[in-house]
Amino acid sequence: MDGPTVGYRIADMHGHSDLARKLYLNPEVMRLIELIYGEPAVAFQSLYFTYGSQQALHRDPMFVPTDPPSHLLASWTALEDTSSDGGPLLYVPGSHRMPWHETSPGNIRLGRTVDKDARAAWREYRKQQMKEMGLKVQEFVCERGDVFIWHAGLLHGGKKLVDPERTRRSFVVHYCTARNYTSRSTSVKFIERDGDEPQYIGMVAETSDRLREGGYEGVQAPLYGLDRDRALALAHEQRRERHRARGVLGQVGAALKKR
Ligand SMILES: O=C(O)CCC(=O)C(=O)O
Repeated sequence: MDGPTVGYRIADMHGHSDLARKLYLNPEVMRLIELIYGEPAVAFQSLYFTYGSQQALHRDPMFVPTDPPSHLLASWTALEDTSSDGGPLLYVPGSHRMPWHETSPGNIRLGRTVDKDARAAWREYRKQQMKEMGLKVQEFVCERGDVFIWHAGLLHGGKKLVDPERTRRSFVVHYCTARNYTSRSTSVKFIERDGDEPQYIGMVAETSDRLREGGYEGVQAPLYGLDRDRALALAHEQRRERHRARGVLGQVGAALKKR
């Protein structure tokens, strides 16, 4: 990769590194998470950042699904000292009290499929709410080893980097109440070249396997144990399966039309 890319992170490193697994199930942090919930918790996703994310202010359930959304907690651990010009974590105290914003009826997600009008509506809502509630953005400037724990509703993001080469290593873990989280899936997209035309082929991996450490539990990385060749073979298998399913649905549709 040539230099840092906005939003660049490595997902689920806990499935591929012992150190990351230890951070994922850090007993001191897990103890606090369970104290906050007042019941057993499960870690289900980790994100490693080499550079500040520079991500716009958001609430995690807009991108990370849990059911219910309010049962999501996150921890953010500094892996090096941070500074105001090194793209620190930003947060908005009190923003967890903002009502949820629906991007469509009953839906608070702002994933890739949401159009630009819905994104603009969210930005406008965020601005209005912050104004009405008198909320101010703050920087979390801290030392290596410091941990920030946030509630599902807390607005947070990453400040713009002044020096794009400057690292700001950090490790984020998402948690849910154990009784409300059973399995996790993730999708991967491969690019295959067919002449000059890139062909995209997607693969979804799901797991309910658990990792255990010091009496605490976390969901295994969905891609654990899959090397590139196996994952690509699965992507092709899933594509064939989608084609078969479309064919069957097409036949059923045609038969229904004839009736
Ligand atoms: O570390 C950052 O800059 C922001 C991280 C973040 O927004 C997240 O993990 O949801």
